[in-house]
Amino acid sequence: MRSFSIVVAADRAMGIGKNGGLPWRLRKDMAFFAKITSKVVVAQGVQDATTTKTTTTAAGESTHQRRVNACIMGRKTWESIPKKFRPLSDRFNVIVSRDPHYLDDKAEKGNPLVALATSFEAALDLVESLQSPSPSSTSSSIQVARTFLIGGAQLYNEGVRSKDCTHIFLTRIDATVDCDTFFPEISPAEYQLLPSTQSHAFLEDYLQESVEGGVIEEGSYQYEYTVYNRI
Ligand code: FOL
Repeated sequence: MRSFSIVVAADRAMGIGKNGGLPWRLRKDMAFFAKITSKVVVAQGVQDATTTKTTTTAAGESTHQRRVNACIMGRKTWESIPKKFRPLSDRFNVIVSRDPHYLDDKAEKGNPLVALATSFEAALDLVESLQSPSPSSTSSSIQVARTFLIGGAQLYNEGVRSKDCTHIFLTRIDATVDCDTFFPEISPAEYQLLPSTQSHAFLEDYLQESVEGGVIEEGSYQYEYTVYNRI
């Protein structure tokens, strides 16, 4: 399963960034981002609701694998996350940079929840290789559940075009903010925007918990969590 979902917040003009950062500070949306990207939801009707998996290696040894979601992000997006919040906690952080040595002199090198990929395709290959807990397969201590593409503009451009992108979770901000970075066009021939009520129901089912629906007001901003499904 190479499938992934996009998570993004954008204004009316599909602006997403300014000067290497977010043009707004929306506390509740950031909490929603953290929730949707972090929560590991066990398939409905399945008994095993644990987040670690014990597997047996070829040598008969028992190993533990931690089950987490993956966040794929471009190098600039990684650098835009405040140091105290990165790597994003309880998530497998995959940084995409053409520089294969990008992590060499970084503090995160060696962290099992941080990896480098030199292309978006390579990032998808990597997370796919960590999705099955196949006994003895990889030596990784992590098992990837859901995969999210969290930006920025360059990777979103590649991601929306991919047939493997199943959902776009767009926080639609009802404002026009000064932005220098934009989300690409979402083709109505490729994605269906769920109406407000259906977006809300989808999110509650997807997260298996209650999600604030309708228009959210925060400071001078009004916004709503919306869902696009690939047709
Ligand atoms: N999607 C949505 N809906 N809102 C966003 O702000 C957003 N931002 C990005 C990608 N998709 C998004 C990329 N930018 C953090 C900072 C910037 C960022 C993504 C994440 C960050 O620091 N996240 C912390 C929470 C910090 C907090 O609680 O204030 C995390 O643990 O996720």
